[in-house]
Amino acid sequence: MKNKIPSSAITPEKIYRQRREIMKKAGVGVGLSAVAAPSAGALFGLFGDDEPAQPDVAVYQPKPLTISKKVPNNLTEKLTPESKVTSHNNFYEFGTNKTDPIENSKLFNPEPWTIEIDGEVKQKVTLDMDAIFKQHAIEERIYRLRCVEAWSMVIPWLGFPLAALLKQVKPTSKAKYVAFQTLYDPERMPGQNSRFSSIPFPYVEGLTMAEAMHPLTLMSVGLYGKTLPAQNGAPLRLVVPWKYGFKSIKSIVKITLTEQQPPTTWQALAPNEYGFYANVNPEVDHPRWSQGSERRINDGFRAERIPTLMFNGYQDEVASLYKGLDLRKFY
Ligand SMILES: Nc1nc2c(c(=O)[nH]1)N[C@H]1C(S)=C(S)[C@@H](COP(=O)(O)O)O[C@H]1N2
Ligand SMILES: [Mo]
Repeated sequence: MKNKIPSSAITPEKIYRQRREIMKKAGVGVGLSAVAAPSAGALFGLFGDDEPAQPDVAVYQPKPLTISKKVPNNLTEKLTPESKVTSHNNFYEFGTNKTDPIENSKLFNPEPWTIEIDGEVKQKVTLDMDAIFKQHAIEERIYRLRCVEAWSMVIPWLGFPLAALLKQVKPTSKAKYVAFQTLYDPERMPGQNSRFSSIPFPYVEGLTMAEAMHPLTLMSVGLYGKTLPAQNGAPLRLVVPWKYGFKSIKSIVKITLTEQQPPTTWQALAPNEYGFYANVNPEVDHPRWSQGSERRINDGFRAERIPTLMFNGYQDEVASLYKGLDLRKFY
């Protein structure tokens, strides 16, 4: 961007309106793309030098969080540096290239925020982040994150078990699944602008009740000691470490307990490539690439190629959830 305007010289709202005008004028249609295919993300780059500058510094800054407990783990791998965790992202609401989310979320302010929990519950609730922080002690949990695209990271998440949140609403006996929904607000999430979007929005995900109640399943509110950066799913996202990353839905506004299996974004888009379960499994390849190994993103210039572990290395904890299930059929 050669005509970069210093953030001090222009208000974020003004930049944002200019950006939207340009996007409208550009009027380029986009076809369907899958997670790993080169895709519509390039469109954000199409504007080149005409693209109004995003502010140098994001309007929302992650804040330090008080950690009440560091949950022990047996990970021997090194943490992925914070700079990589926050700059190599999948968050299609802000574009499809890995560096789009950090660039295109600089105007996104996740405050204030509310999340609604309803469906098969005895006590439906709407919570703001203050209520969430009051009700839940924040734990640090270091987990591997394995993307279906065969890259991975090791991330120190902050959060609390999803089970604690679900117990609060008292699930009925009919609650068999948990459905999650990301914010839908194309004004604030430019990748949702219909002309540029490559997947349907809002992004939706789901878990079985047993998966949702599993102690490893985390509602994350932060990473690396602070609240979540916008590009990582501020202010509240799911982290399910034994499943492919696309299950870990970001910026959640709604959780609904259901009797029937809920639709999920990638499964709806390409059911032969992405399943509802999406458990990390080196023995079940993606139709277009092997899942036997992965590129571990680390502090070096080149990611290291390492073997992928069954259930992403969480086999001892979670294998019992899938006893008797044909993991080739239920991928
Ligand atoms: N709402 C929403 N959630 C999402 C995605 C997305 O595009 N939109 N991408 C998923 C994918 S494919 C991955 S790998 C992880 C990436 O999380 P990270 O960027 O924090 O590493 O977020 C998941 N959650
Ligand atoms: Mo992913």
